[in-house]
Amino acid sequence: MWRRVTAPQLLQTDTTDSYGMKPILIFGVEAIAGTYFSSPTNIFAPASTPARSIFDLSLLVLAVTGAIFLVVFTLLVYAVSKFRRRTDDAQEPAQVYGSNQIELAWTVIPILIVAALFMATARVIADTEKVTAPKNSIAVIAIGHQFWWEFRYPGLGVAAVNELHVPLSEPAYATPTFITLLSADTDHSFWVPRLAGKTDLIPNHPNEMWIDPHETGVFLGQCAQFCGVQHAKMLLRVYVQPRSEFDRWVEEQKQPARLSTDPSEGQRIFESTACINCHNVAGTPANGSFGPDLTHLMSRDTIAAGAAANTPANLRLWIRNPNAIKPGSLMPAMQMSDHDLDAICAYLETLR
Ligand code: HEC
Ligand SMILES: [Cu+2]
Repeated sequence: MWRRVTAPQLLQTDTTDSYGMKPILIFGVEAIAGTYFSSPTNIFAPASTPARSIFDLSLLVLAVTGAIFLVVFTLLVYAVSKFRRRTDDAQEPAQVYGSNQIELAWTVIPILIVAALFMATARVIADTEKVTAPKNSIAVIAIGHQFWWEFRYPGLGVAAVNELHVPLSEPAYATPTFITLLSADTDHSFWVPRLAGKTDLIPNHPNEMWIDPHETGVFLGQCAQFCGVQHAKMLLRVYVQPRSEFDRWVEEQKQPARLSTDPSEGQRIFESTACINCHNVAGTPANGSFGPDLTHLMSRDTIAAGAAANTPANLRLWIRNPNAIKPGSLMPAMQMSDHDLDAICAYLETLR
């Protein structure tokens, strides 16, 4: 239905066609963007279909508004220089009162332009939203917490924290990831600019989105909705892996924590402290769910939703005083002695 209304050639935004026939301008912009702004959150370097659709649409909007700017600015400069005040100006210039043609033109043309941009936008929204999950897609439930992310894979029986792992989706054999967005507390927003637009995580209102990354690598993002003091450090990391690597990761996450039969001192301290009311370590008495699951803590590159690299020093600092890394974090400083802290850290470092 949308297809019929967008007649002008200019509005060729169909995201599937645009791979084949792309105006020179777009190639140029993409090349420049790719070379000069290779930031991991670059909105001009889409690596997944929804992000690509938004990118193509934004180029169309930029082209149309850029053309309007050029026309208006040129006319303005012309009028300002041609009709500037001259010292030898004795009489008034000719006075023109009202012109139906001009009034009509500058009412109707902008309406047409806005209508066309509206149609193009509506088409991208419809094309992105109407997609239903194919059989070989990966289902993920993303739950926003103040200020970290929980990812559950109901079909695979695993879960992840802050670092979402998804398989590469090859054009020949698409394996997109469909994400259901939920929230445990307040509004959050899932935004990984190179993969898709923003979608909010709203309590009691499940939202859906999908990505089909065409490139492997780590894609960065961030909670894009102000959800509390540490919203700015609620970062997102999406690991796009070749299928075999992704499957290996799933197998590793399925394993329970590798624990020795004789619990270490650190494990005993951990299990006799309030830590276990908030954290889960599969196969141990620790089964809290207020904070991130720590069963495979060491398999993550970062801690505290990307706020710090997962190094022994940062881990120790985090447990001694979470506010030193993330002021306003909802994990309390537990006031532990240096001895207990070292023991707990040694234990946590065995959770692979
Ligand atoms: C009141 C609940 C609570 C208690 C008690 C608590 N934590 Fe946490 N913990 C959290 C929350 C919430 C986070 C996530 C903070 C964030 O990223 O904003 C967290 C994060 C962590 C992380 C980082 C995990 C990751 O992958 O990002 C570690 C490690 C951790 N806690 C260890 C501990 C240890 C050890 C103790 C006991 C000494 C403890 N926690 C006690 C709530 C708690
Ligand atoms: Cu948030």
